[in-house]
Amino acid sequence: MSEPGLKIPQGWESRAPQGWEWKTLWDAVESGDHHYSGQRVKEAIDAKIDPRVILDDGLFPGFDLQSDRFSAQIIFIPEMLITARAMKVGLALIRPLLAAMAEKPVGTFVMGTVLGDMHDIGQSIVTIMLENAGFKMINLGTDVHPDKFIEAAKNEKANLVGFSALLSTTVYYQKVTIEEFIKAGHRQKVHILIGGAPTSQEWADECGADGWGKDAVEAVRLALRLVKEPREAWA
Ligand code: B12
Repeated sequence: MSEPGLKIPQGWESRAPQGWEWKTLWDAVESGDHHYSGQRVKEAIDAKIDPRVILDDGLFPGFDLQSDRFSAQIIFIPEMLITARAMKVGLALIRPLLAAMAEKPVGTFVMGTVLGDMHDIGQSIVTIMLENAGFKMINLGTDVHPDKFIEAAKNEKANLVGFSALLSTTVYYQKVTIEEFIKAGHRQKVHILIGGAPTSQEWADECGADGWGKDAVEAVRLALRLVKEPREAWA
């Protein structure tokens, strides 16, 4: 396999102030320099660049490059982890900005990565976008046991819950978690969304989920539609 290359976002110059450069942030995320990635994201925020542009044009390219290398087994877990850390420092800085841009709360959404799975970049991005769309987000993190999803949904009187899974071995827990909601008598109280690279609409149907989002944009579209459809009230 040939060495993956950096995918430079087309037209990024038109979305940044004159004279701006992203290369140092691409490199910082690629090399896992989380101090510098945080500094560059702060500078971008100060320069009033739209947080979604910071995400897509600034943070993604370096992450994407390392992801391709990881998939091609050119780099391994330690390198991928430090890149993920540099990415997450940036995500943490833009998250409150996007949340503040939201107009009014439209519903409560409990999000997490299923049992056995440590991947959280994708679900963090979905969380940020849903927050921006006006949802109150409760993010349970990774490796979430079905009981924890149920407890959080109940405590928060959630309208929606979302299960992320990135491994072909853990997608199974999306189905298990839905079954646990059924056993607990809460399935009709929430809309359930699933996502993650190995998932599909077919798998969502098989699991009994209410929807599948291939990316964060689709997740927002689905959540905004489903939240308007009534469910049984929480006690
Ligand atoms: C980063 C990464 C890691 C990091 C995770 C760090 C972190 N904090 O997340 C580390 C290094 C820890 C890691 C570990 C492992 N990984 Co890994 N990892 C990746 C990698 C490179 C990127 C994943 C990612 O973040 N993608 C970017 C995000 C934005 O995309 P996404 O998650 O798909 O999310 C989008 C959509 O799917 C959707 N979405 C996501 N969640 C949800 C939820 C809902 C409700 C909705 C609606 C939508 C939605 O919206 C998101 C935004 O658009 C992928 C390969 C790749 N190129 O994708 C491998 C990959 C997922 N990993 C893989 C493997 C095998 C592993 C390990 C088993 C390796 C090992 N030998 O130990 C371990 C497993 C650890 C564990 N128990 O979880 C395989 C999985 C193969 C498979 N199909 O099972 C992959 C595909 C690499 C490969 N080609 O081999 N990994």
